[in-house]
Amino acid sequence: MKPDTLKNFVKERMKITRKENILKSNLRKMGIPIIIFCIINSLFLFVNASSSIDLEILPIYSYRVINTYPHDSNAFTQGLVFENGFLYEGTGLYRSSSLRRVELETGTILQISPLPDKYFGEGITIFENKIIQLTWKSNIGFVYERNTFNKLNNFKYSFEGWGITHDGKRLIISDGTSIIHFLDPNTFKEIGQIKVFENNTPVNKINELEYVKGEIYANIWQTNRIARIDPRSGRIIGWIDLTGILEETNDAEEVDVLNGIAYDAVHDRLFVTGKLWPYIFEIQLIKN
Ligand SMILES: [Ca+2]
Repeated sequence: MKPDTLKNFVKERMKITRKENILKSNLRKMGIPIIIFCIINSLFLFVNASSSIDLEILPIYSYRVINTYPHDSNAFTQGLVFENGFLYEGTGLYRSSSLRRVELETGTILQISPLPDKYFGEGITIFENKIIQLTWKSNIGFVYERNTFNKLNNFKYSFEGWGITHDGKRLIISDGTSIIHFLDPNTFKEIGQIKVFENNTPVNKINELEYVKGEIYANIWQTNRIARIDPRSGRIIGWIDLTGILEETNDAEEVDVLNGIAYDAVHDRLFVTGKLWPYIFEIQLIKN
């Protein structure tokens, strides 16, 4: 190598080394801030991802009243079913509990079977021409022949009885917590259960139930809301807000809470009422 060439080579090499040193120095200075930036950025992404799960916004349905029918304002409604052209109703309170067949249009009680005074009647459902009625704290359910109301038998369960419906294969029962029990309709043995939750938070006070087109509709005790529940997971997939439905009638009577959902699968009609309410409403859901 010629001296000039060697000189240039050394010069260039020194330039490169100087640039490398400046770069290394800058990286050392920026190292800590970069690490902090990366951590904050990761945390932000994590929190953001978590929030999108926690804060899943569920659809809230409002309603349109299609028809208003009279309802016995002495009926402390605990169970409501529509089948074969009639409403069937289970009422509660000690010394006032009953099972009823009611004419929808007039509210006329066509048949009534009182429960013994010691039982507080709860939800009802009709499975293969048999009416099943729960009791609140007595751990006993009654089975009646649908047309005659003759008692066929009874069965025991280990939790409080609140609401009941069925999906054609299983009885579906709420107990006032967030748990829904599935029972074999013939043996009354428990064959499964789900926990009802909204965005990973359990939802308690699941009350009157109705199986509607593959979903469980559930009154939440002491609220104006009905939860639409996925029967496979227990996840709430939407809410129905019925706030104001009774007030629309301008009826100032003292009443108890919203409770009672019945579905007419033949004509796709949905009915709701409440404890001691003077009306039953046929409603159509409106997605907001
Ligand atoms: Ca019902």
